[in-house]
Amino acid sequence: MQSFSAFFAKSFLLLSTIFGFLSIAVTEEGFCIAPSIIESNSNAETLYSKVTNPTLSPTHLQDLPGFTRSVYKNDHALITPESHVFSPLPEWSNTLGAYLVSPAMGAHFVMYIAKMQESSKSGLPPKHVERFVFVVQGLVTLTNVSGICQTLMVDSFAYLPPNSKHHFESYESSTLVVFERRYAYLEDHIPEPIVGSTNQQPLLDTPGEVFQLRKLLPTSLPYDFNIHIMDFQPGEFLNVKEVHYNQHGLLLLEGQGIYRLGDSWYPVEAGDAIWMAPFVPQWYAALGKIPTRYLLYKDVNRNPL
Ligand code: UGY
Ligand code: MN
Repeated sequence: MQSFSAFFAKSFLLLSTIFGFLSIAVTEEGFCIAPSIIESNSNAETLYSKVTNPTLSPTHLQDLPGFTRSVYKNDHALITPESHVFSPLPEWSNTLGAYLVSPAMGAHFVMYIAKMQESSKSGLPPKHVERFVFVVQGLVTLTNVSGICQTLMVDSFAYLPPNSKHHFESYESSTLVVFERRYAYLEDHIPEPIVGSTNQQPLLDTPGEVFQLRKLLPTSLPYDFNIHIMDFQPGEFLNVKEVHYNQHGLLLLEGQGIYRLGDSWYPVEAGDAIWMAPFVPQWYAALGKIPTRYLLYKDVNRNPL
């Protein structure tokens, strides 16, 4: 007689084969029944692993108590992993959060890392606040107001317009980077919820620049910000020494290089977060042996007046 575990393994294999042929990602009942196309990333195990397993202290600095590369100035901040402070996220269950950017700095948005533990669930943002979530590690499910459920793995993202009921759940440990901002309403324009995956976003033209650019949200007027994914080969750098009215929140997902912010030049690596106030001079050069990838919040489509 076969053991229970053998029976379970065979049933699981059979179910996986059946569901492998289904291309749908969601069900009306609210159960995720099949891997969605946004899950189709084979190196999800190692992708962005430096973000959740950072080098807290380079070997030659390990004996220096109190050393951090973090910097906080009035027009920019660099927040490196050894300074992250996590505390329970209000409204969320079994989740620890570290706010890296907030209005207390002068930003009009928040950016935080949410570490969801086993059996955790998100809360809702405040009224009129929109939310963008990018999965850095693990696997989460997103359920919307109609009970439709989608699975998001590393490199997948979701945008939830203001006041849209939803929740994220995680059955294992997962790490998200979350952006929220009070939505800037525009007459006759209504943003829609969006779910996608970075590798399914087209590469866009970047006249005069060498880096590769993907935008995760539509560029149309209903959206008052966008999230850029920027890729640099080692040795590539921003051609424009940028100074602009937009604000940025940045998370370095892979690679290392030098970030210039105002008059300061910072060595940076995967796991580092940056806040850039409007008009702070900014420039980046990728160094080392592996390409750089960073994720960047940028407010767009609204009159700054
Ligand atoms: O679009 C941007 O403003 C972007 N190139 N800025 C940056 O990478 N610091
Ligand atoms: Mn910029």
